[in-house]
Amino acid sequence: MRFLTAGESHGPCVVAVVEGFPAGVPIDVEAINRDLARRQMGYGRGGRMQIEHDEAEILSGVIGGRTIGSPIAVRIANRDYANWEGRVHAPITMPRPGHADFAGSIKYGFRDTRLAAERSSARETAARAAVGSLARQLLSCFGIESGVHVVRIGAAALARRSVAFPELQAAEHSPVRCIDEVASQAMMAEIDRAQAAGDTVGGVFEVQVRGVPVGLGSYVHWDRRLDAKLAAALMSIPGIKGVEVGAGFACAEQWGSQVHDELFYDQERGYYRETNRAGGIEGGVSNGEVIVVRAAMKPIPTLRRPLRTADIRAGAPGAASVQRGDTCAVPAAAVVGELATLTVIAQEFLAVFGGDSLEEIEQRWRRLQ
Ligand code: EPS
Repeated sequence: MRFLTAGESHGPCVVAVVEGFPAGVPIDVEAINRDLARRQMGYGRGGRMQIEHDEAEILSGVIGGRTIGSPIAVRIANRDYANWEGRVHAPITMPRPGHADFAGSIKYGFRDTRLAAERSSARETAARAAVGSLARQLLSCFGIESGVHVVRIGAAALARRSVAFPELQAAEHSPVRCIDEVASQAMMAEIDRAQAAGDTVGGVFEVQVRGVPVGLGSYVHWDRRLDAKLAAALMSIPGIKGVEVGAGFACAEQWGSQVHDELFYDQERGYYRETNRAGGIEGGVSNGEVIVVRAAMKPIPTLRRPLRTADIRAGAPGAASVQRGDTCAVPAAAVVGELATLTVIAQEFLAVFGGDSLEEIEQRWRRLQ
């Protein structure tokens, strides 16, 4: 399964084309819309999210509520397009430090950084979210489920490191997607402080996927490692600057005996662990435990109190352009991260159990369980 997306932030729409999705999978468009709505929520978002109301329009690949094996094209309209269409804007030439404005304009030869911002915008993640939501519907046929929660926004963090999968449900009711009420309040206060200062704030989210069978990914080649693929998928989300699998960077501070998860067996449970510091991946292969990945997002580069910059035309010093933006998009990025993770898991699931139809995959899956 592979996919491409297209679309600019203030163009008519964003689209995704998914190829290699098996036939016979029931698709619920409302479930995709629920994921799109989850991506739009979150304390700290700016004016744009008041305008958009993302809805997936499936243009191909699904007939009578089931996939038919042909490419699935999904379109999500940009409502803001109506406010931009036909308008002439003065060029923006003062790149925002931290944004694609500078490197993108030099790379493509633009004299207006807006042209770089259109496609580098996180608006594109709406299309990727739709793909992840399709992946979720495939994986749910095999009991694979996921959740995501925000563990840090700026200086405000969840007090504990380890969170069990069922606890993640609580994040769905928090405006910052945090499972703890007290930490949620602290995170919102952090966003308020940044907002009042004309500044922005980043954070960290954690994705968990339960029910992933042993054997997705492989150690036999660098580009088949599941952790490498997940890291690439998370790192490709705008603003992400760091990724951890399981205990991640903390592994470097401890001895092997404190890091590795001992293996046990009993008749009823089969193989099991009492810890999951590996985050469900050993040797680049899923080991049957919950997949746990974290990503760190930098603060959004669009600042109301702008940083110093240099004009892209001749380098004249000045202040970076001030535009509409979000104070914090970590709760939204968390949903994108969850859906990007599910996309990779679905790809790897199909690589092991794949077939042309759901029925064929179910047969293989049952045989190999
Ligand atoms: C974004 C800037 C803002 C965000 C946008 C991503 O949009 P605008 O430039 O229209 O104010 O709201 O996010 C989305 C549109 C979205 O759907 O998440 C950027 O520059 O990356």
